[in-house]
Amino acid sequence: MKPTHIEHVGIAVKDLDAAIKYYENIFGLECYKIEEVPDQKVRTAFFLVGQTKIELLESTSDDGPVAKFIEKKGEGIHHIAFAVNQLAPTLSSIEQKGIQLIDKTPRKGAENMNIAFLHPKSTFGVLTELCEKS
Ligand code: CMX
Repeated sequence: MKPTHIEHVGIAVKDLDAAIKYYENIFGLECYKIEEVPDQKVRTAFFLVGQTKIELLESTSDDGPVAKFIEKKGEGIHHIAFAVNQLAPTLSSIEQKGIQLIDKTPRKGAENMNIAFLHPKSTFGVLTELCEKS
């Protein structure tokens, strides 16, 4: 199941408001939404660049995945997200090929998308998300 496009690039930041200003002031992009995803312990901000989004991620908790990432690696690119048409069968097929899944079944993410993550240890160090429009 080929991805249709890069849905978004997730960027971990310490200060969401400062990072939003950077994308607005330097690139003239418009932050069209700020959304908290309690399940992921993040506050997110979205910008559209062509068909692809930039998703800024600020942790809402010291023990969240983004806080842990920043503590270990610092701010920066956190994950890449591919859009797929049929997420559940895509996940099964990927798992059968020996790739470690973080989410064996789709769950709800930001923007009401169905999402699932693949483990970076299986994907050459890149935390990879698959997203499907619900
Ligand atoms: N990219 C690459 N490697 C990463 C990573 C990332 N984003 N996050 C963690 N890792 C690496 C760590 O560096 C560590 O590597 P080493 O063992 O070599 O030190 C390893 O993965 C384990 O990391 P950890 O800090 O011990 O954290 P956990 O094992 O508890 O969790 C992970 C790691 C990837 C399973 C977890 O962060 C996760 O489930 N992520 C998916 C959910 C998520 O990130 N949500 C936030 C975004 C939500 C959104 O887009 O809405």
